[in-house]
Amino acid sequence: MIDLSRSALILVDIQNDFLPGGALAVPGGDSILEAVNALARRPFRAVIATQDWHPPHHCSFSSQGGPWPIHCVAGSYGADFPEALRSEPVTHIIRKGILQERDSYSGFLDNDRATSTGLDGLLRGLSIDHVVVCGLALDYCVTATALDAVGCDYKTDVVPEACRGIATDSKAILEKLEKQGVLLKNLNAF
Ligand code: VGL
Ligand code: ZN
Repeated sequence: MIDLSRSALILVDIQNDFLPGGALAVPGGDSILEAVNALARRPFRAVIATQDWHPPHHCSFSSQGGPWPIHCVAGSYGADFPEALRSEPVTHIIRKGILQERDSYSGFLDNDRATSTGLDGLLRGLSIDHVVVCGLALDYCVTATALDAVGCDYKTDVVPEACRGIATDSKAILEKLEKQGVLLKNLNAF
């Protein structure tokens, strides 16, 4: 059995801009909310929500030569968590992509591996050795976060039914995660 008292649930970037109608909508992104809310009610030691949180001229925006439309601008509605995400189980919020000149897909480290968000230290301080990762988008920030968790030596699970990708076919990305040491788990494993 999994010892949830040494486990953290990480909710990756479940924010209005990644839901249908948002600036960088993930197809079917809203369909994970029920599963995510159910997971968050389990007795994890910590439930940590990551939040993409960019300055207005962030390097990842196409207006600045980056790959993405303007999204998750700090303090905007798009950067907010949706009303339908239950907030009371969330114990910590980790903001990422906060520096204009760097992007951060992972909840642990930015894309050039230079700056930590503090998430690894937070987990270690709570004696957590196992993380369960879900959220948006499966093929970007969920993958980056799960692979960094493996790299930081956490037992790492991903719950596919509580994730959606920007690419709608998630088979290849799930296989890649498994090859790199991530376990795929059903909701009812917790
Ligand atoms: C994400 C692209 C840009 C994500 C964030 O949360 O997967 N993707 N910023
Ligand atoms: Zn972003």
